[in-house]
Amino acid sequence: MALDPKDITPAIIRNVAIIAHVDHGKTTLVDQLLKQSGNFRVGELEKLMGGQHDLIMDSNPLERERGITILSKNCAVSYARPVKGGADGAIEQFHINIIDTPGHADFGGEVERVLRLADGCLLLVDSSEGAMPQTRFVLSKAIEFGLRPIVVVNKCDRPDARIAEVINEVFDLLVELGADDHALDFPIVYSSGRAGWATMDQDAAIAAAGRDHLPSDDDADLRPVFEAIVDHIPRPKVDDTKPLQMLITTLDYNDYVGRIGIGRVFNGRIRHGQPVVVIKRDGKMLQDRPAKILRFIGLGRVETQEVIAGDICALVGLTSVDIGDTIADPENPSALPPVKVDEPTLTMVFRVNDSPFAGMEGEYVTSRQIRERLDKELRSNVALRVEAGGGAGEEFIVSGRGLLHLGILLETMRREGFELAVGKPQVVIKEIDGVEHEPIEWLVIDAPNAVVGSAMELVGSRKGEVKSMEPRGDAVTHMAFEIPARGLIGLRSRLLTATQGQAIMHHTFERFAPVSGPPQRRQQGVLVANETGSVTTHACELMAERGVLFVSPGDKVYAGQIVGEHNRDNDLVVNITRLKHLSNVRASSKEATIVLKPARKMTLEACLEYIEDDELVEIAPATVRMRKRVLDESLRKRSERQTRDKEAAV
Ligand SMILES: Nc1nc2c(ncn2[C@@H]2O[C@H](COP(=O)(O)OP(=O)(O)OP(=O)(O)O)[C@@H](O)[C@H]2O)c(=O)[nH]1
Ligand SMILES: [Mg+2]
Repeated sequence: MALDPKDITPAIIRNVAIIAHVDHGKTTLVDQLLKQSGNFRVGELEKLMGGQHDLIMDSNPLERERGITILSKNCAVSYARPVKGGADGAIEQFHINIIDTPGHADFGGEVERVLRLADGCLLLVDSSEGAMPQTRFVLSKAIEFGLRPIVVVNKCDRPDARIAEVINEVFDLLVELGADDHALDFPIVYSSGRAGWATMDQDAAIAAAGRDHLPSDDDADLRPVFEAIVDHIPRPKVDDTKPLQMLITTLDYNDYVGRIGIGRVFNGRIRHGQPVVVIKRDGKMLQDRPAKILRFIGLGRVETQEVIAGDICALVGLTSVDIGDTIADPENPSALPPVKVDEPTLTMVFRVNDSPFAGMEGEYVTSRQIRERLDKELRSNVALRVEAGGGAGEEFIVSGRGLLHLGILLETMRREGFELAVGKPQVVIKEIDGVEHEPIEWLVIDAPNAVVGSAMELVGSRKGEVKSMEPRGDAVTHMAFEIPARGLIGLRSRLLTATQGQAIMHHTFERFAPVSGPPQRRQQGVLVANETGSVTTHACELMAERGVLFVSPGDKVYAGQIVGEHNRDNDLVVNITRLKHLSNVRASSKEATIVLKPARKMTLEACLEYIEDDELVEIAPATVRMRKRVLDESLRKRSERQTRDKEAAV
């Protein structure tokens, strides 16, 4: 039963953010909460499911494909329960706004921003993985905002659950982060979001390890989570009699109505047709009047006449609205504290694609089209920065929060029909008191004991410093390091190779420190095509000894394209389009059965991590290629010589 908007008062509103390390089950839990809230028919919800994890809340195509949350999202449910100690049949109803957040470190800024909407949070921790780098980051932010966490030990169905230890880890983390006594006395819920049950009873949860239901109660559902939200998350501290103040924390865009500003009303109320002022971050005030006010109900938004302080809503039809703006009363305009937006940490050059294959696949290829697309992105992608680069307006310097953040933008553009080339990602260096500082990250690796040596060696070679090492169960070692962010570029793929795919790594920004030593270069050289044409089987066979190929027979390549990795540390120019000389000698049967090693498949992000300064990634709707900046072999040799001379002179 949905609540009548007229019945919503600050006292019955609960605003809760779901925060956790990546993959600890936030979205799955939110989906189950939606399903169990009884506000929807099951058929309605099933139609909305999809993607790798079949989740409703991960609704955009890239999220569905990758099985991760990229954008935080709001939904709202109503929850009813008998009044405690009340008359028979008396029920009380609550309006719960739930904010699902992304767990990946690159989107930490987004989490920080939407925490402003919430009065409390559910901190999910995987019952086996325990406290991870992003758990630490989101928890530190929650504490900074004065939010007392409800700890949800999730995935208790895992056979390798270690519930008691995980709770100790969370407790230690809170102490380390300087939480007060009230926060240290956190309520704990044990759950399996996927199986849809929760309990407050630790022993019952421990007994559920390796099972798909709670042995002590077959009918258990997520009611304990709802109860914890209603009982432990404070009602919004707001005053609905004061003049209107609403903070915009998220933007949405719709082709028909344009920009939509989403945020929380902190004081007063906003009514349909009411004049407002939009106070920009720089203090400028603009008179305006929203065309529509939408409130969140379930997964949707419905038009409404009025929204009161404490609730979250969306405004349609404002001429200018940006993240961090305050929507205020024209009679008494006063701004709320602005939202903090994280500084970019990684920068890349985007430029027009000028390869011989330029314009063959893409619909949008000019610098004007790329500029317009980036301008559009800037409106809602807060952590992004774009500056004009050199090359007569053909280049843009784009900065973001990390490789995934920028990689997702590129992937989205490619799907929309864009074609462009990008340079090697560079870590943003910051000048503090006249000294160059670089970002240092906190890195955690879980690796099977047998491959710990290789993992340590690799991280050490990239200036990683070991901070702690401890066993996790019998077979796995948990290692924590501090490492310059530079050293992280390309680390993931190298680590997987060095540990036969068995290590898991996560990292998060820690602090800035003075730059130490020169950057590390790729160990291996590359194989570069010397001619434009189709890759032949014959050439691939000949190349097998030289290294690993990124292309397969039949692929179209051009001179200057990177077609593989050399076994040695220098680049090698190769003829990958070579045809076999026909002769009268019949091929022996032995020759016919040669099996080619499969080409190494390089994803867009893998390519971005792979290239060096003198190389580019060429991105088109159907293909991603790597190339030398200078395609012509002799010109390239000359420019390499010049670079070497310059380096020697320094
Ligand atoms: N065993 C077990 N697996 C779960 C549970 N909940 C989620 N998972 C699995 O964990 C993976 C991640 O789940 P998500 O809900 O996407 O995690 P998330 O925290 O939203 O991830 P991000 O948004 O990318 O940070 C999926 O493969 C889920 O099927 C659970 O209760 N038990
Ligand atoms: Mg998610």
